[in-house]
Amino acid sequence: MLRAALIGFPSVGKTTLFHVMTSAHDLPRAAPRKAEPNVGIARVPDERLERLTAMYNPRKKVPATVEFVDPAIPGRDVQALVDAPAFRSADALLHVIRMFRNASIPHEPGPISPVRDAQAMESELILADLVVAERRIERIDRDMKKGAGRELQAERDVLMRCREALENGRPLRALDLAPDEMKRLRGFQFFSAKPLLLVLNLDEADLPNAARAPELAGLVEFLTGAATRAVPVCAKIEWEIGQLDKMDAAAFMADLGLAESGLDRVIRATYELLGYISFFTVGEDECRAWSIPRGLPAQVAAGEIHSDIARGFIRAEVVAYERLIGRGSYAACRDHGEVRLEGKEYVVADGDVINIRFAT
Ligand SMILES: Nc1nc2c(ncn2[C@@H]2O[C@H](COP(=O)(O)OP(=O)(O)OP(=O)(O)O)[C@@H](O)[C@H]2O)c(=O)[nH]1
Ligand SMILES: [Mg+2]
Repeated sequence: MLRAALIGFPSVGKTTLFHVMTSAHDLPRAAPRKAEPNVGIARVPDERLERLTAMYNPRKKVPATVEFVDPAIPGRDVQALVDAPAFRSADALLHVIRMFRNASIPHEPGPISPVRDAQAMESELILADLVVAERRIERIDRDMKKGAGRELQAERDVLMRCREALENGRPLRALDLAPDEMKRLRGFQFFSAKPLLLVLNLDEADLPNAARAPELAGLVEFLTGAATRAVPVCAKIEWEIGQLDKMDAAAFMADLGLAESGLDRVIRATYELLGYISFFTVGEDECRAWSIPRGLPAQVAAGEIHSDIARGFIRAEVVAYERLIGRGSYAACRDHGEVRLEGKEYVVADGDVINIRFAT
């Protein structure tokens, strides 16, 4: 499951947003332990799953989910973040940036400035990574005195590149690394290597200009960096919408000119940022959406469902969602030769409806 960590300066709306993303849903949640981050699960909204469910009328409908992590410890203790495994292991960082004005809520870094906050947080991430990289390089240098290994040398080479970038204030996500270099770095779980989504927490009054928020915030240049995007929301309004019943919520959103909920927008932006796609499994028992990184071969994708299914993988029966909806039934797709048999190397596409044949 995709895990996204909320980070940001104090009182910018992280916890409000966390509730918006997770509380509206009654999926099970792990009880937060003291001084540990809040962990919650959000369903990925997907119109396609609704239509498949209408077609199959299954006993169960299971959406894909995203896990959100919110630092329960208030304040700007980046070290606490750095040390928390829930943040280290996150697939993406969502930096909540304050744009709402409310004078009664102080903003610790000073007057409201999205650019300054974006840069300051980036510097914190870079610094945390620099400490890790330097420590590892020192360690390698000591070990190499006892005898140089080719593996160690290769690891050192890529870490030196990282160190140089970090010292120049560049995040690791901006480095153009080869796949094998990235593989060497994976274990370090560097923060500045993670895709970054700036969540611009707007003032209620600025909602009509939401689409232009990155421009108005002066963030266009910051966003030219690799794997960095921005999405506007107004956490407070979204929270209020979450308190309403469905009909009132729809009317309220229409009044505000909001076409889609903040949850939808943030999740969609996170998916786009990470290059995630969804595939589906369907049947009378269950219709389910699964999310995977783009480019996964079918056998690896099958492992998302169950490791036994990946291990015993024989073939994948695949039909594109659009075809299935267009024909109206699986049988009709079969009659038209639109259900393909694919091998384990087949790269799963967004919207594939898949039935995996496997041996136990
Ligand atoms: N006007 C306005 N107020 C907001 C918005 N989002 C959050 N707030 C308020 O800002 C205050 C802080 O919100 P939180 O969600 O607790 O912020 P946080 O980032 O979790 O804060 P810490 O965890 O204490 O660092 C609360 O009083 C919120 O009601 C917003 O979009 N507009
Ligand atoms: Mg909080």
